[in-house]
Amino acid sequence: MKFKLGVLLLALVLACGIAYANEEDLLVHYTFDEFEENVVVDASPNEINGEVNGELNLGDGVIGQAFFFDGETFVGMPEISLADYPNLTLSLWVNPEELGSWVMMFRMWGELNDFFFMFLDDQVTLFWAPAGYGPRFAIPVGEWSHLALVCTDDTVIFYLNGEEVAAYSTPKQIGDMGQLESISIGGGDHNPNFKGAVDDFRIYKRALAPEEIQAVYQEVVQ
Ligand SMILES: [Ca+2]
Repeated sequence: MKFKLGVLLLALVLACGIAYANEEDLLVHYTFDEFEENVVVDASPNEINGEVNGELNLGDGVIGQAFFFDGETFVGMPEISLADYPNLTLSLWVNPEELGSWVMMFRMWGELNDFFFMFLDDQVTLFWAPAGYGPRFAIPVGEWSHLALVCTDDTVIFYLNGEEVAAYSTPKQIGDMGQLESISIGGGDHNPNFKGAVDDFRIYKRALAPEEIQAVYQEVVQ
């Protein structure tokens, strides 16, 4: 069923002439369906594999299996350079067991500034030091939600379940972060770690259009 609608959407998008995000647009894709011991295998062509720091716990995901974070575990990523990708898109499915404050879902610790996609006062937000906090919005506990975050030259747009829910202007660009010293999913040093499940984590090399975010969401829900 989901594949049928996905094909229909793809056909519609192609018929309308919209450039549809494909594998070449992906920088990283963790399906959490393939591991080599404690290595999370990147399903994109770029072989940016992750490393499990802590317990490897798997369970049912939105597609295949998901990674279950126990509040102490995180997935570390190699220190990649984003200098060539000033605009990018983050997409993931989350099913939180708990929310909280300063709980990291995705963190990039840069040479020049930091990018924390996290929970603050039980709501989702982005703290992009030193530019400050983005808007906040709520997601449910114990249910899957699709989150996407699109960074353009001067704006960050948040999507929840395929729909835009918030946006804010920022003077910062991804390319301003300098060399990334630490990238992680689910936590890292110095901050509380996420407790709950994450599935289908993707970073795209460019800012996806609203129709493309909706199509990524529809890959799962139909
Ligand atoms: Ca999966």
